Amino acid sequence: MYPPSRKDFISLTLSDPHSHNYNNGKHRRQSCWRKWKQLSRLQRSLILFLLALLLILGLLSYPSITKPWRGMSEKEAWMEVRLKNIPAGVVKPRLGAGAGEAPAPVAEPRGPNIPILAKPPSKKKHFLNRRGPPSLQKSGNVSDTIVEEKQAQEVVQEDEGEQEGKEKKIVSWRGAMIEADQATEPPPSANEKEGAAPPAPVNPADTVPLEVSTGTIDRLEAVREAFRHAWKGYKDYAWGHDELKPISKSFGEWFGLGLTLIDSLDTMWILGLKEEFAEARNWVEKELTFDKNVDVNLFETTIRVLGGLLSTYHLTGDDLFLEKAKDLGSRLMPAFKTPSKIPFSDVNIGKGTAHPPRWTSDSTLAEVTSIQLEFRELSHLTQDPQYQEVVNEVMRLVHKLPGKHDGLVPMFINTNSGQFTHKGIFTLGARADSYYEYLLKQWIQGGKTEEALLEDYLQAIEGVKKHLVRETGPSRLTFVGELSHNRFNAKMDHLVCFLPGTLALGVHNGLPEDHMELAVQLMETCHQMYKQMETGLSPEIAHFNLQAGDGGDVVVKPADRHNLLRPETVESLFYMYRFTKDSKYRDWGWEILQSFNKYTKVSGGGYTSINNVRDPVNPGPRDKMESFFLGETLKYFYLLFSDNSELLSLDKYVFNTEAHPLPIWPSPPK
Ligand code: DMJ
Repeated sequence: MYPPSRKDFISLTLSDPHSHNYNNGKHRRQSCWRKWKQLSRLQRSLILFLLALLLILGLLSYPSITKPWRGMSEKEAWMEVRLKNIPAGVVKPRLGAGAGEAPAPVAEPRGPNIPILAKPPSKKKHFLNRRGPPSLQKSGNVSDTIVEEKQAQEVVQEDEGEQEGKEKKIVSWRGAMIEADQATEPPPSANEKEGAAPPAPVNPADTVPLEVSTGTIDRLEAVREAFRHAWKGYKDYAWGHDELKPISKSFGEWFGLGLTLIDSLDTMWILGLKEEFAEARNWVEKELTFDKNVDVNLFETTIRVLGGLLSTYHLTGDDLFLEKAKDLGSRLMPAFKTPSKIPFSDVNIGKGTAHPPRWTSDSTLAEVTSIQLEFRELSHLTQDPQYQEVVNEVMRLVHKLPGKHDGLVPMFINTNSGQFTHKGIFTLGARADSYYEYLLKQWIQGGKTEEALLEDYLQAIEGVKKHLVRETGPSRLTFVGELSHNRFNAKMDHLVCFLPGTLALGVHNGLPEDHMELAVQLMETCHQMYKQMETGLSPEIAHFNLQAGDGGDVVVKPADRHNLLRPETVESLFYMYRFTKDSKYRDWGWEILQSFNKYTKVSGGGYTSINNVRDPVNPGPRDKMESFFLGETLKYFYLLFSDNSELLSLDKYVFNTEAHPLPIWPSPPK
């Protein structure tokens, strides 16, 4: 028999499986802990990281484990992106977003029709974007909060829908929603919701047949599709109001005149969108009234509303539009009752009163000299000379006014003295642009008989060449800069891109050939203003590099990086193609349309202006679709891609500065 020993006891104890496990495990844990403590901090971190990684990989390999987690994430963070519904690479969640912050999307090449993702704007932004008198500064019938709540509800509803096997919408970052174009049934229109009568039949003869030519048909159809998408947003969320706010799915008022609807009438007619046109006509007939106590801007109302009504009258022959145009024209007349006969900027069309802006008695030069085509046409149609008399008088006054610089005009004119003010600044951009455009176009409208207009136009183009045209250092791009008290500023507004088209139109009407050379060069520059941006869309203002070397030609300042869906470059591409038949102009236009679709198209309908053309990941939607996107930009795209040169022949029609075609008057017999 062996005396018990410590060792034996231990051996015995070891024979008990439970004791063995416990004691040995404890021993091992203690020694593991010692070893762990002996490791360096780096070694410990590495081991922990590897363990965490293994755990995550293990979890992810079990769909039954990840599914409920994914569902919860969709509801709580609104960040799930269903990649299977999006062409490869449209949106990916970005790794490494901060706590509590939904990941921002990472953009990769997208298909042409994929709507952008967007963050609903804040209330403050809405307010800042509003224009017009406070009484009209409504921003839709739903507050931002309600909009956001609605979006949240839609997300939740969609999530429930998915559980029932119905995949409709794609929920994206920060609560915004995107959806596959083909995925949803359109919601009922405003008319349908209110149980309105079906659209009235279109009265007049169908003068613009649908285009069926080969080759360009896809592009034409793409423009129609873009229009339908823009119109859908307007119809669903802004019907009868001035502008669509496509992100918040609401509307903004400027004058309260249905601006977008009226600006779009002739575009719909030209694109052959008969149903849409008929619905809009119905609204004009039943709802549009100018008998309202509202201050409107004379220029904007003339070019968009009066111009839109007159051109629609000409295209359709429907008297409704002429009657409305007459009513509006007579209500705008008080603007001309000033000491100088230079009109005030604002008119109250209900009260019959007019006034300048609150801070000055000046009017903007382009505004008082770019209403002539419309007022002259109104006189022509009504045989009432009062309209053309007041606007012709403005042109006579400006024609003989001292203070021009080789035909270039200052940006302001005083309504009391009739003199130029703020002299010394000369630009082809904002506040002066359409003065030059309307010199030529009035001359064309009037059958090329009014010599003073031609004289002023030719002199101005010489002034432009002498003082404002320069070339960039790196690639010798020709651009039109500005003159500020004899100092040249290499800055060009996108607005100036109307100029190549206007120059080409002049040459088509017999003006000097060298205007066409300048037009070709400027057209290239306007194209580069799009092409050199990461989104393929032009900034509002470009600065040009005059230094030779390897630097870029186009410089964009942070405050100028926005794009408002403006038409000028597309407008000029249309003229250049019509007159040269060089297909590169169509290709450039096609690239621009694709960029609009890629970065400004909004789910549910509409296109939005954006904040930053240099950031394709987050172009920063501004939540506004300007009426000129439908009135001008899409119309010029359509005309650019159309093979039918007789569609609004430039020998029969002259386009106002808002792209509304008005007839060229027959020349008087010589
Ligand atoms: C339009 O209202 C007109 O084209 C106007 O002449 C300039 N601004 C916008 C478009 O950019």
